[in-house]
Amino acid sequence: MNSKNNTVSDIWSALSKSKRVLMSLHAAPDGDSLGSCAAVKYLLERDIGASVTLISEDELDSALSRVPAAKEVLFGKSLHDYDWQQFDTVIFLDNGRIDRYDERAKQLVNHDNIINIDHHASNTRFGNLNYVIDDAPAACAVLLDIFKQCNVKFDAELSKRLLLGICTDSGFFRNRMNLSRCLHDAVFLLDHGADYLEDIVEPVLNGQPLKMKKYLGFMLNNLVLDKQRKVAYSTLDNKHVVELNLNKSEIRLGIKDLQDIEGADCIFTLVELDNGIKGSFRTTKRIDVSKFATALGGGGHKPAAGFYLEKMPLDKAVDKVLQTIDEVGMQDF
Ligand SMILES: [Mn+2]
Repeated sequence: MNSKNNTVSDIWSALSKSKRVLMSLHAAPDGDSLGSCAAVKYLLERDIGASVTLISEDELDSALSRVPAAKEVLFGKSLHDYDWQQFDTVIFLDNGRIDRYDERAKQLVNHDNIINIDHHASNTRFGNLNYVIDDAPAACAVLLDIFKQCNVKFDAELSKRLLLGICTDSGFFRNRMNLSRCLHDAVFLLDHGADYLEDIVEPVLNGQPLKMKKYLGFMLNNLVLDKQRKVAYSTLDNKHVVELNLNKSEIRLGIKDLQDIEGADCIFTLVELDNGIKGSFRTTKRIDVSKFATALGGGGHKPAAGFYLEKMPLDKAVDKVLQTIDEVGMQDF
């Protein structure tokens, strides 16, 4: 374990020597997970001639699965299904803790070439080589910087993969996490062949199936505004989750279209799963919602964070979250 970052040249030299590579999307994968893994896979295959196995235990949400790079992922496979020693390099991207992939994967961390590239402040630096930039807006933005410093050739394919993570992690340029850098990165990638409307907006935003609109409908219908606390929240019970046939990645998107409500400095959602409750926080203000999520056993970024609660009635869970917000306090940063 290294507590400090390795240099870009250390990271690049390890990447350039990789011939057989294992990578996994993180649990309930998002656009930054897919974009960053697909970008590294493409680059290692194009420039190094590496053979890259990219897996994911969880499905993508139905819109993200329309992104062409999703076809390169072997779904339903866990890191535990592979003998890591058969690979010369195991690369983790956009992942703060190795056990987020698989509890059992922790047992396998005796590999001597694990590269960990991320932007989560809570990253435990579990790699043999670590490069964590915690104010970067996306893992794709961290990669963009590494690639620029190493004079990588940016073609349209590499650019569109990186743009995916930058657009999705920034909430399509609506959150406060290093926005000007996000916009600069996006323009750079557009200048290098990415097509914002065709590659990103069309599959990711315009590809919402009916069940996601119904899901949003329930979340809007259940939305409550606590005017005194300036907090809005919504919940959905397991019966509806089952009826709508939502996967983990889709459940996580339920908060996305609620955060523009007037009078709320932050919002949260609670969605009942089989064995517990999935919680999410968002803010468009200068509040660090990762503090609330951390106090509830989760984590994340200042504008967006998540957590899990044990199984309990949803109204009790709402009380618990509100109480946590009161205890932590909604200070500006
Ligand atoms: Mn990310």
